[in-house]
Amino acid sequence: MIDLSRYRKDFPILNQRVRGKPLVYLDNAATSQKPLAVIEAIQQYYMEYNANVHRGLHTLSEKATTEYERAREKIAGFIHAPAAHEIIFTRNTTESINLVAYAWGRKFLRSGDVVVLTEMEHHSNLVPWHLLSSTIGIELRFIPVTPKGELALDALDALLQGAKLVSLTHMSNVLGTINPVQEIVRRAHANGAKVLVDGAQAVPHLPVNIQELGCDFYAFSGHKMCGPTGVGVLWARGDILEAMDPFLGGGEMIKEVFLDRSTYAEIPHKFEAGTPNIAQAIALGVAVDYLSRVGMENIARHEQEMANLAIEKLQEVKGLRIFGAAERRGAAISFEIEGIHPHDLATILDQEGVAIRAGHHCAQPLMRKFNVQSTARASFYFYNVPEEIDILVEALMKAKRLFGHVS
Ligand code: 7TS
Repeated sequence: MIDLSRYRKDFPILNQRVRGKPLVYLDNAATSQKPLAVIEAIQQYYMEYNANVHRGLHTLSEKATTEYERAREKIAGFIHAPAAHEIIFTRNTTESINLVAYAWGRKFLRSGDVVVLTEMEHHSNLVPWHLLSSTIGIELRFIPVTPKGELALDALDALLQGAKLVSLTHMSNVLGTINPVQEIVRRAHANGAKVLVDGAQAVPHLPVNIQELGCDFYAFSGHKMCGPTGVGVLWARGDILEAMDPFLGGGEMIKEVFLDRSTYAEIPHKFEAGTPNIAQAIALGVAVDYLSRVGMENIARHEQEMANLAIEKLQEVKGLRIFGAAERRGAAISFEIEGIHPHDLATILDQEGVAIRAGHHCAQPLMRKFNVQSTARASFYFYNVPEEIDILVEALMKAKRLFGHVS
């Protein structure tokens, strides 16, 4: 197995005990931990050049603006966006998707237009479309999920009839399934539909090249990829961004303002109203540098190996069922143990220093599809090591003993 354990020392938080046990952090799909370089970048901004961007013509403001725009360039390079001005800083994936629903959807969708989603979406790629559906009356259709946890693409061409947009997750936060985005984009475009990809679980874990994917919009969060909370990204094709109306109105996003009307700044500023999360955006640039040094190919390979090993070892636990068995998958693994509520599992594991998530993972429709209210989920990142899988399995065995299971 590819050994990335040397990177653990860069994450101060990992070097601690929780309830007397070494922390085993397996809740990376919720948020990742941050390397020291990222934490220091935030501190450095506030200690050395805290100032607003794109405003005052003074040294600190110039430095803040330069660093903020440099972060935009780094992020463009990281996902192979053709131009930095196609990168919009938002708060998170949720805001990025809402931006598209509001600023593109309200302008270009009409009553009866079809938006195609999937049954495995996070609520952040469902609720914005529900809101649009209730205001302008769009029709929502759903690509079904198979029992293996893959998208049933034989249904796609029929679903695409009359569709203006397909919006889907690149990787499921529940099942770990990596969807064949390239193929879906090809078929959507052939039917005249644009494609939005929710990359919240993909950008942190896989090399992502939006030009190869061919999509029109791509959304992700900084906090799941070693960056701070409070900053996310929307990438969209420049011509689409130009054609869209603004999302929020206010300072920074205007060209000229009169008492009764305004004109708007060029992209990306048109979509960044008000003072942005400056420190967070700069620190996300540092996170991207860090991930590039580790190497996204290395990260993807390590996590693939960790997922295979974890699945193999989890299956040794009698009564444990894993949800989803996709051919292409990442290292988010949902499971249940017969007779033990997932919340009880998470609580018992916490006693052992093991952090997992239990719940509906903001994917209630997918839970219904699998006939459960909630699941337990272990999700890995490149700093996790095989020994942590053994600790997880041992803790699950202990939970079973506590619940009086014989093996
Ligand atoms: N899309 C996917 C696929 C996600 O996994 C998440 C967060 C989001 C969107 C929303 O990201 P946010 O940064 O805007 O909140 N997923 C999870 C999770 O699985 N556990 O906690 C958050």
